[in-house]
Amino acid sequence: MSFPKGFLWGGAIAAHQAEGAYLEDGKGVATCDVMHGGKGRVAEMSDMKAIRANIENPQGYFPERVAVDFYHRYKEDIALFAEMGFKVFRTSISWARIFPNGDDAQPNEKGLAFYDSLFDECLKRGIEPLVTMSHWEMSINLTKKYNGWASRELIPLFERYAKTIFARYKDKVKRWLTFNEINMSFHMPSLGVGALIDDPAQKEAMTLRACHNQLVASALAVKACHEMIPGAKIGCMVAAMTTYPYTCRPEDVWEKTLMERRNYALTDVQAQGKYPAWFDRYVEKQNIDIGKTADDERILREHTVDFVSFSYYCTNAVSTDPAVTDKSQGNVFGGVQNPYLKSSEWGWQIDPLGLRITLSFLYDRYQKPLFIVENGLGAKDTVEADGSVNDDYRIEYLREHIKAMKAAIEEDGVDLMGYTAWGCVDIISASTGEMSKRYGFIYVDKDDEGNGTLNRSRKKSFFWYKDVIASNGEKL
Ligand code: BGP
Repeated sequence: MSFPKGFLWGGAIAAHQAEGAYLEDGKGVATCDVMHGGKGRVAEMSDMKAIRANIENPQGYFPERVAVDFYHRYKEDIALFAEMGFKVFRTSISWARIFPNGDDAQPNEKGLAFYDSLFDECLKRGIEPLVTMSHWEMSINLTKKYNGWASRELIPLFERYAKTIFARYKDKVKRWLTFNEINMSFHMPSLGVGALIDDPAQKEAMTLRACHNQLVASALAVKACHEMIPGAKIGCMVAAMTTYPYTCRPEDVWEKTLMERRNYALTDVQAQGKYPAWFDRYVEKQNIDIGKTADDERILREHTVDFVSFSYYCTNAVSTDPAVTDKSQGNVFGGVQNPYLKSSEWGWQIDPLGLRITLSFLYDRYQKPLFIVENGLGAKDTVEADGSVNDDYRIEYLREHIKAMKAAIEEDGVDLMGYTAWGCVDIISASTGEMSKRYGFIYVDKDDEGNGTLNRSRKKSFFWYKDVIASNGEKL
């Protein structure tokens, strides 16, 4: 069993979790700059009072304001990625660096120049950039002025941002992703669509309307990318959350079905060009108007993505039996504990076969090339007296998940483009704001309170992954 020639091995980060320099060179305050931090290090996404306080009068520690200072240290990090043999490096462009207020008349040249240098450094090292256009980094002004994606005003503003970065980087970036984990907008509208919704009775309608606006903008970005960068490929991105029924009781299976179809509803639109039938019926019966026009339907239909990318960390189990109460954690949405799986220190249930199940499910559903753009183990690492970090647990996690990928390609016929391990250099956790939840092959000297030199060092997994890439997945 082997990976195809040219398989895109690499690593992934996001601007807001790595760059820091949160106001440098004209960057505007972004939603994640106020939602990731404050009294609780990460504001509870449904706590509008806490988020509004962070917007109006930020108090306390905001870990992402410095993060790991990738903004100034990217050349050193990219050199380390090249040492591992990366073919591709995924990061996001912070929309708030390019349009500090989101609706500025002109883009911020210093923001554009930073990403020019970043992509030049990647290409100089033989690494292809894979760029996420929106990873929860929109200007907070768009929330304050328009209530984020709840307003259709965001559609032309995002289209203008898309055309600006496509025109600027068309010779350097040939693979793009529109919205990171677009399904998170369902679960965390404040972060996913930058909308503050106070009235619980309005939450679902406003969230679905905001998601619809984001989908139209995503399709317009696909249209612009195909027109402006011949040969470029643009994909969507979803947090895959494969869900198991806790028992074979039909009610548990139905609960799994409801969870999964909701989780993939927005990706269905991006990949298939229309909403699933159940969704149309649902909004009709709930009397929810998502503001969809005939022209929206044409745009969605005519501009579907070239590939489907996703994050995968763990799987979920659901039960309709109130007696089943032992909860599990997970990438934003948890479920009940699956007794057949071990958990990470943060309660995420480790399931390599679940990745093979997910790959087959998504390939069968969309019949488009797939790209795993996030996978990894968040864990506490120990620095030994000699400075080494022996993260055998992370090697074990990654080895088993790469084996699952191999089986999906070789035995299930899945067309998998590449794999970018999440947090390839240690960065700030999005869900907890912790530095101690580390994913990297590269250790960064910084703690949860922001102390440290930010110096980088190679973990044991750094040398392991270098061999994996050099052998194209043979040497695990
Ligand atoms: C996904 C996000 C990433 C990253 C990842 C790991 O939802 O796309 O930005 O944060 O989760 O989660 P965490 O950082 O909370 O461990």
